[in-house]
Amino acid sequence: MTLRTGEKGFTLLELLAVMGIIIIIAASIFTIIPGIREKTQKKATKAFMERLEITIEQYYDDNRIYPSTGIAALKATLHPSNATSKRYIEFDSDEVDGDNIVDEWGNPFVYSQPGTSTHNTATTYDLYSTGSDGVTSSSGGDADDINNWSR
Ligand SMILES: [Ca+2]
Repeated sequence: MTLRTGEKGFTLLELLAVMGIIIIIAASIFTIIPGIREKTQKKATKAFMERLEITIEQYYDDNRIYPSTGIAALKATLHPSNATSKRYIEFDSDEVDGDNIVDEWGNPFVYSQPGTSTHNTATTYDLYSTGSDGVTSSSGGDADDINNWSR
């Protein structure tokens, strides 16, 4: 019985091939994961905005006016620090930062009341997140911005 050499273990070429495959898989994971993460953050920001909009409408139903302009005013109106005033919403700690209501990227939402007439009718409001880049170049109309008038 003869034992041929090179049958045991892996050849250098096989090892290199395996390493190459591992590198390709790892590289694709590292490029895909940030995309998935951004999608999740977008979804969560949209869901949070929908919650805010429902809350704003509840406030409107009670008071027949919308909360005054500015995100800090909106937060103070929907969640007054005075415990005897009606609270329309309870925030998680990651949904607020100081006086601001923030999106999934930690940036304040923008709230304007009345809304810009080109976006909403003058009696309602504009609410938007500046998106993953944290800035807007066209008042909530950036490609990555999430707003309440073009969904
Ligand atoms: Ca943006």
